[in-house]
Amino acid sequence: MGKDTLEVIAVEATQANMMDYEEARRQFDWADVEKRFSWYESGKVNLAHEAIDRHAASELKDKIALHYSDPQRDESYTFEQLRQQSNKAANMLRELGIGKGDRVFIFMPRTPELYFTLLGIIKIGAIAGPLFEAFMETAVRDRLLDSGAVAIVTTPKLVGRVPAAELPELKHIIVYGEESELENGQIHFSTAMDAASDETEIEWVEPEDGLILHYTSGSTGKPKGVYHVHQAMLQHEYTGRVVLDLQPDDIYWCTADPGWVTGTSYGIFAPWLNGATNVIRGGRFSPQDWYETIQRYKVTVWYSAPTAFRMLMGAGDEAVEQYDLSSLRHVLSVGEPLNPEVIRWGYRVYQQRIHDTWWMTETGAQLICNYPRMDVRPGSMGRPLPGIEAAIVDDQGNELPPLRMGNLAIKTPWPSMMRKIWNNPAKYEEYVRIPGWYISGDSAYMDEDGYFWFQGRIDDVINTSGERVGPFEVESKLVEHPAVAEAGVIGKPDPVRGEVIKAFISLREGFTASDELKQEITRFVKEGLSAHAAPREIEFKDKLPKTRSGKIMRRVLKAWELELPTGDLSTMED
Ligand code: 6R9
Repeated sequence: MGKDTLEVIAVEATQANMMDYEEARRQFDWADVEKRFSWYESGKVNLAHEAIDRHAASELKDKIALHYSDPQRDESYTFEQLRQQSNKAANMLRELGIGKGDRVFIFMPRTPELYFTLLGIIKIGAIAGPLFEAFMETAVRDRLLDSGAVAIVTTPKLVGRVPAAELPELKHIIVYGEESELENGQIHFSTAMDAASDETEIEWVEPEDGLILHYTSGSTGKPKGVYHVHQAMLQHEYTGRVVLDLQPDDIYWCTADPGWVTGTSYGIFAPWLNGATNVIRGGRFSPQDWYETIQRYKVTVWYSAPTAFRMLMGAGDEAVEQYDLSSLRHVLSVGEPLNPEVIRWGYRVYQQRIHDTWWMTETGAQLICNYPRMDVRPGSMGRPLPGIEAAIVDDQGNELPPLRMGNLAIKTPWPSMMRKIWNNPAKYEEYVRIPGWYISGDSAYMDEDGYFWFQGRIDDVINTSGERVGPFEVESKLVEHPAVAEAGVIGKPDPVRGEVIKAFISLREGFTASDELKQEITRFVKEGLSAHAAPREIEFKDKLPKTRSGKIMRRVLKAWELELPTGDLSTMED
């Protein structure tokens, strides 16, 4: 550990952080969190009811729940208006015969309609499958096919990437856009919403019934459908309160898209379960646009990602000085390691400590955090929340002492833990192979004060701009290109994006390496899979390093790239 890792930015003693961390852990009980929900008394469970309808029936009825804007639109909705719009969406889906347990996908950019639809899906007890708008046909098909989705809500621009003919279970395509842009058999979103009543009967579910399916990447195989249940709301509410520190007057902005878990757990569930005003900004990222958003809405709590902070840092102090960001009182980060340098910069220019938080799609909510009751240690992910036990274990599950690196593991269960991987029990078992522990796939160590320090992924999963990309999915796409014989894909360290995707490719007979071919292959992945999965760099090789059983040795590729020793090559073919 260098000097950086020991530096502490002490927290001021405010009312909220007076309670000692250890004392908070001792007193904590999930049963107390449960009592904060109306279902504790009524026995009627539905996350959308707790997030929206409960507030619409309270003094928060006319409070702004959603400030939405993009370069074309500027709208605000109260809790009561969100209740009505999500009821309409629920009725629209019911009208089509969709009901409890059905998978309904959402494939559209951030607009208010995305949020109405997602809440509507949850209100009827169906399972929401949000897809990032950058996904191309192969990515969309794999996810809809695996989940057996019966319906998708999308836009005229994106509907072309939904290969309906290859999806036997997909019955309904609902399109949000101009009616004239629709094709035969498609349902016009706005017409159906207009016709639907704004009152509905909520489908009461069991706490263990399905809520949402987030597809995420592993190192092998197709993307995995991570399945979450309504019970997760306990942890969304709790972490919204103690980690986001949401207070009645806060204006909260989470910059993540709901295609990723941060955009649902913390872009939808946590803020609304806490009755907070939520800002959603559509359109593209630019430092000016983001600062303008903070200034305009007087954002107080801001949750973003290291890549974004690094890009903002790259835009310089001058960009900050042009705006009034004095409303900010709490800033948080997730998705990748948060560099101490970024924290120091943020402290200087925003006068805010950026609080790192650690969790995963599979964990459903935050687990290890720097939160307002604690001192921030720049470079550390923080400490486990009350109610959460974390440890570093070896491959046999033995707990390791402080400062030893190993598997970052969490004691099972916790309320927002995934309940299964859709269609793939074997994959799920890999996470819980050590009895009593969830094995995260991250390596880390713990310091003597119980702070956890991220070291890396144990598998080959790439984290580019905070988004998980499975090398296998990219390699599979690459080898579909007629020129590509074999491909190996790695994450290459990058100062802004954390990692960028680099592909090593051997060409088929008759093809010659050229810059044009590189561009052509990149375009092929961009158009077939998604822009964020396309390699930023391609290197042609005559042969790729492989094991005797034919597996491409990504670790050797990585060692080549970083000019490091290649390590044990005993399993490599001649
Ligand atoms: C919420 C989310 C999960 C993976 C995780 C880890 C990395 C997330 C981090 C972090 C270092 C942090 N990660 N938070 N690494 N410090 N604070 O990001 O979910 O997209 O599933 O990614 O991201 O490697 O295992 P997801």
